[in-house]
Amino acid sequence: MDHRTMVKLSKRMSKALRHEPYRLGLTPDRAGWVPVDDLLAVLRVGRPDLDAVVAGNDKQRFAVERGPDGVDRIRANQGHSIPVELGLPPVEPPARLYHGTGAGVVESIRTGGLHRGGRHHVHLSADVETARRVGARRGGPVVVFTVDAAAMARDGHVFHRSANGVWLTDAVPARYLDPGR
Ligand code: HQG
Repeated sequence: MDHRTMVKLSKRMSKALRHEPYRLGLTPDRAGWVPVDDLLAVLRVGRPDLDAVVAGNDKQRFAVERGPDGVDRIRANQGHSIPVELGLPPVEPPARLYHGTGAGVVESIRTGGLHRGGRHHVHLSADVETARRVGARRGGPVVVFTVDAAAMARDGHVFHRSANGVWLTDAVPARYLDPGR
């Protein structure tokens, strides 16, 4: 499979597992797992292609494991809009985390803080470069906010880290954000 085909399949898998499993006839369990064979059937792809995407994915977006019933299952590591209990333990965050976004929403974020929007959590990056890449997804100028995660944790905000290293929290009130750059 060439790179473009892998990216396309990765996007279809993300959409199916994070946003519209029910529309496709998939029934994720509470933790977001679906049998690999079910996903293969609805996406009409073979297991080798799915395995290649899971293994070669730049962000390790998916996890595959053998379930307690002996059936292989898959889920997205983060990014869901469907209700899901990822079962991630609370983790002490690094002192600073970063959020990259489009310049057009900067004023709104400066006043309102970071909201989770359609997803389960606000997604934060461990380093500036990653945050910049996240912000650049939609094209246009990017602004990166620094989040005072240490102060948030001190004040009782809970953080989780997804299996692929994305930091998750419910919301970031504006007082924990720098002006962005
Ligand atoms: C913005 C990708 C106005 C926020 C990435 C973001 C990430 C506000 C957008 C993951 C706001 C939500 C998530 C406010 C937040 N006013 N806009 N008060 N608060 N926003 O896509 O963080 O590649 O749901 O800045 O790498 O961009 O798909 O979140 O622009 O890890 O695996 O609302 O998705 O991962 O957009 O990205 P998104 P995100 P994957």
